Amino acid sequence: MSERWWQRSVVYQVYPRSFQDSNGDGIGDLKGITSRLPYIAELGADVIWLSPVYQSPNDDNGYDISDYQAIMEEFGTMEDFDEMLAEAHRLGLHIVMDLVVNHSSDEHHWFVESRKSKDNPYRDYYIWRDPKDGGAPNNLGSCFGGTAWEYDEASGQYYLHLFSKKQPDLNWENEKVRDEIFTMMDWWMQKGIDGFRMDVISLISKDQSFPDYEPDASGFGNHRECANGPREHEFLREMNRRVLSKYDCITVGECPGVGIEEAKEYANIDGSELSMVFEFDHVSVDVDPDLGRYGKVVPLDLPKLKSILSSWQTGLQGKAWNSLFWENHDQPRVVSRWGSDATEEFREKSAKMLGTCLHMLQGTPYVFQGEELGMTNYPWTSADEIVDCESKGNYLHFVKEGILPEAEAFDVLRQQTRDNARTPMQWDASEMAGFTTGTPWRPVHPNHTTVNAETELADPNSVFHYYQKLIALRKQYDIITNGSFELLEADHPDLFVYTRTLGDEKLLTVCSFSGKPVAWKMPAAFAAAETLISNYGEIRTDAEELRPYEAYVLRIAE
Ligand code: ISL
Ligand code: CA
Repeated sequence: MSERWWQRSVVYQVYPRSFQDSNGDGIGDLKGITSRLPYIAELGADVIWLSPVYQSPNDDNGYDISDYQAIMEEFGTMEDFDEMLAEAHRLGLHIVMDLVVNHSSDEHHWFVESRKSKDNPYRDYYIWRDPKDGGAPNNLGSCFGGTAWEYDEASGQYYLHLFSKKQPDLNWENEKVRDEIFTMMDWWMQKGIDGFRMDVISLISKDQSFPDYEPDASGFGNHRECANGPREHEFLREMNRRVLSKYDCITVGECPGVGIEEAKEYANIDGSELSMVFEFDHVSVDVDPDLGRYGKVVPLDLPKLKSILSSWQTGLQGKAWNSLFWENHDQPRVVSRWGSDATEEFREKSAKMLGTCLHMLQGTPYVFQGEELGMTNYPWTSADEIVDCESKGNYLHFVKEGILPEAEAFDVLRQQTRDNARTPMQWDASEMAGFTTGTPWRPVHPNHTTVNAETELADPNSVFHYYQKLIALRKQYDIITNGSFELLEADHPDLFVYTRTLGDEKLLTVCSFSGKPVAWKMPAAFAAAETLISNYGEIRTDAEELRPYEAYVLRIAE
């Protein structure tokens, strides 16, 4: 298989609502994004994944789409979109659109029709079932809390919604639904976009018998039980045949519930389905198996994280392609999560260390807006400040059902809420961080006076410039894209060490996840190696220890 262009790419994710406001209404928009494209180009990323910008009532911030071929009014117009696309292409940036087709909004005209009556021509666009034993058809739970079935009085049937009840699941069994989706995708590709990031695409094919599943801590069957359904790969291959294969595009499937074996099909390098997947194993490492993400935060078990990432590295090598990410709009800020935001020194060092650790792996790296600045979680003080439907829904469920005391539930909420990723992008030190001239829809982090793009662009030692260098290294050295991976020090509690090998060339990546010095002696083979990058400047070749959050990459070529 020859190398595909997107295997050497670095993707920058823009969450439009929180990126840049251009008209003072406190909400980021397309014109705002266009004005900041040069910043993304300067970082060195070459693909932008745009979270949804389609028309939406915003029950889940655009992940509930009411018209797939219109732009959300708050974000601007189709002309604004076209202008952004043209400007991105002029700067050498590809644009990847979020494709949310496991479900639509309940305000989409398909659903408005569908819920009218059992014999409406759009009825089968969604998943309607009769009650079972006087209740819901099965025990599936919604990802946002409670049951996944909503009862419709008028017709006496339930419809399925794996997410909010304003996000009814589309019925992929219906050929007409697939036709509509593929035609719409083709319309966007014809417009000139460069690919799709596919929202929860692993969930589109449901077992039509709707069995009961093993309940999790919420008391319901987890939505992930619907992953890799019976016709999943048939649907994706059809999509590939009918749309994707006609274009030289990049596609990434968001794949909750997908393991290494299945990923080899979704992201097969033969190109029959998608370019790559987002897996959830590594970001679930601190999730409590019983209480889930919003029930308890488990301290990071580094050997476990290493073992997960390492199995994905070796598992997919030569067979399928993976994506690499710490953050996105659904995850907390990684510095606060697995690095440290306790002091400015630790924030800066650990942000660089985490970047090093991820960017030297095999796969296509994703940088979430602000990650390149080392942005941190917001200091929430009360649950009233949280608006994210997922974390809030789960929190309220835990409190209401008495599963957790309120203070404990809040302690998890403040660390895990998706709102941490959604506070405004920090552009400068001014009052609203340069995000807006009005009142931002989410509060600006108080640390924007020091953590911001303007300050970091002016400082050659900033996290921004470090990320810029990591990205440049990937473009320069084949081995980062193509080298094979080997984990060293698998059981070490504080160090993440690995090599990449390509022919006679070898890279050694050493990362300390500890805020204290850690004993470590550099392997003799690398004593005379070239340093590609390091977060402490000069590395200490003959020291007996690594400094707090120290990270570096060495290269030898015989
Ligand atoms: O449980 C999860 C996160 O806590 C994941 O398995 C979840 O299924 C995944 O995060 C789904 O995310 C995507 O679809 C959602 C939307 O709210 C998210 O923003 C999006 O990334 C529904 O469209
Ligand atoms: Ca705006």
